[in-house]
Amino acid sequence: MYKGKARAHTNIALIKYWGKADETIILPKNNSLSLTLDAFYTETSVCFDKSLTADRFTLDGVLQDEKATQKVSKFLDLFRQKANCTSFAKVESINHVPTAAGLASSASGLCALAGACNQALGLGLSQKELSKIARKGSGSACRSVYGGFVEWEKGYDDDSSYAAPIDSAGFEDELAMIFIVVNQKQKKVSSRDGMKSTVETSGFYPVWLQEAPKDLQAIKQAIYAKDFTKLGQITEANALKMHACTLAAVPPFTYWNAESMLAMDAVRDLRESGLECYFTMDAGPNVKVLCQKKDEAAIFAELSKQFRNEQLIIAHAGVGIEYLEMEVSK
Ligand code: 2P0
Repeated sequence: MYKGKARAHTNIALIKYWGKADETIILPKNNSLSLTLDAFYTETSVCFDKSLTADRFTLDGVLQDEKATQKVSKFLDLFRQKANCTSFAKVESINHVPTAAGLASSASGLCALAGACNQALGLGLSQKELSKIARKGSGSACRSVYGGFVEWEKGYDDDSSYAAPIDSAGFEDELAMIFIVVNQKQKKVSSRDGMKSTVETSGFYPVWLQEAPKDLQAIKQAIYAKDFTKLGQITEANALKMHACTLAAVPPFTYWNAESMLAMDAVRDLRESGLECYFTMDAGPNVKVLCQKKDEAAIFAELSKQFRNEQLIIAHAGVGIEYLEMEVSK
């Protein structure tokens, strides 16, 4: 029996990964840059056991269906191949997400599973190798291997596409991100389907591919200079460009709903009133507000006037993957 356990935190992209150059091994069309957060994480244990007759996957204690289990099995196969292991595995994942947030993340989930497998099978993979393999589970998972600011280099083949941390001299510790959790009711387009449709049909996608590298260079300069205003402006503009692409897809779609628009307006109003903050959004209607720690209490108080307290969650920069002790089974 080979056991391992790991914890990985989620990350939010400031320069978005949007579009795949290779859907099988997950190579992105553009480099992306994220901030790993402390508030949301996944802890996963894996046990490869000769006596099992199939892989078994539970999430928050609930046995998962065939589709979810197959995704995990395919990912486990990458490790089984590396370690010449033929055993099935029991995978137990717990998502630590504040109640009712609806923020389950494939980034922390697949990254934690990669770490657990690395430990269980004694592979001793470096963080770089772990990032490459996590990428194949879910693109954004490759960034959760590291804490703080992280860049995913798109690369051109399996070996050259991986994430690496950005030396920011502690700038991330001055920052906060406030999540505004909005009503989730809307037909969901998965990020996988959304990216594919955007790449194939959006007339704005070629422009995205010109803009994203410029935004990336500019935001790295802002990070090195610890320039919060530039960091925020580029973050917000880049998110808007990604979402503009979805509106130009055929058929058009959007991840925004009415409450997302209210939240974006609230951020603009706060900014006009002198409280500096910027928003970003991903493949869903929640709005994430980037601000400086020194302003976080004031911004939270202002947002509390418009949103219920349970809709607001504060996060700060988080750490990279952590290997955990397995509890001794009785
Ligand atoms: C990102 N997103 O950079 C972008 C921005 C959503 C919007 O990465 O298909 O779950 O598994 O590689 O990583 C979400 O997509 O997609 C994502 P797959 P993933 O964070």
